[in-house]
Amino acid sequence: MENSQILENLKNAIVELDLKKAEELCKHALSQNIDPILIIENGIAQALKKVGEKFEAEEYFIPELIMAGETSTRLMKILIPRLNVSKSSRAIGKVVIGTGKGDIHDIGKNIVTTFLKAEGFEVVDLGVDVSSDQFIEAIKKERPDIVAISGLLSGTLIEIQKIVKDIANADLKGKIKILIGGPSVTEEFVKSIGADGCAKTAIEGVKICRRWMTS
Ligand code: B12
Repeated sequence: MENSQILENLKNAIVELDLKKAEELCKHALSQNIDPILIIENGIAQALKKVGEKFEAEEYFIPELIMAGETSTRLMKILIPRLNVSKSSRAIGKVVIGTGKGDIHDIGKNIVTTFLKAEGFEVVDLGVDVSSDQFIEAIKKERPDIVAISGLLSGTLIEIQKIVKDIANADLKGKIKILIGGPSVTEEFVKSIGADGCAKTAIEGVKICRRWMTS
């Protein structure tokens, strides 16, 4: 079977909520030496996008969203140990990451965290539903180079705006870069709120973080 076909079958198994088949295909993909990053981006992330479309079309409902989310989390546990993690003993930068207040989606954020760690970043993950106060507190305590915020719900973009505004009001803006990512986020929105960068994928986000640390 071609690698693209294995990933297509994996995607279909996740969309069909067949956990057993998805796990088998995930392991098979690894045995064929398919890069775990490709399995995550072209298999898992694409499948969840399709699940979202089915949810919008009212073919799927909340239980299906939960099952697809749980399946993906299980697959990530198989894939994470297989990522090529940077061997350097010194972190190339420190990132504080979280999903904004009111939003409990964490699969995308966890992928970004995993990729950042694999690149050699130290990452402090604040979790989901993180308020502006919690971000400010973590920035003061951890003194990161970068703050990364994930946003999946259009309705909670206003919370992300508040976090960026409060970081500026707390006089912390000049000392850190702010990266916003997730499907609800646009370049225009990010510019309008005064954040430093916008990423639609985890890979893009990691590239931006690396650029910031080396420039
Ligand atoms: C699984 C899922 C859930 C699960 C979440 C489980 C979990 N542990 O995360 C559950 C069931 C809990 C859920 C709940 C809800 N959900 Co939901 N969910 C999804 C679904 C199907 C997949 C999300 C996902 O994990 N995608 C896969 C990951 C890998 O993709 P990603 O998050 O986009 O992340 C990638 C990039 O965006 C990027 N990225 C993400 N964050 C960041 C951050 C940074 C810094 C960077 C650099 C990059 C980056 O990197 C990732 C990898 O490349 C989406 C559909 C979709 N199209 O995404 C809907 C979706 C996000 N959900 C939606 C909705 C409406 C809801 C609910 C309101 C439903 C309800 N009526 O209750 C609730 C809200 C709960 C809340 N308060 O947050 C809508 C949002 C619409 C909108 N624009 O506002 C979507 C789009 C479905 C739809 N099409 O209608 N959901």
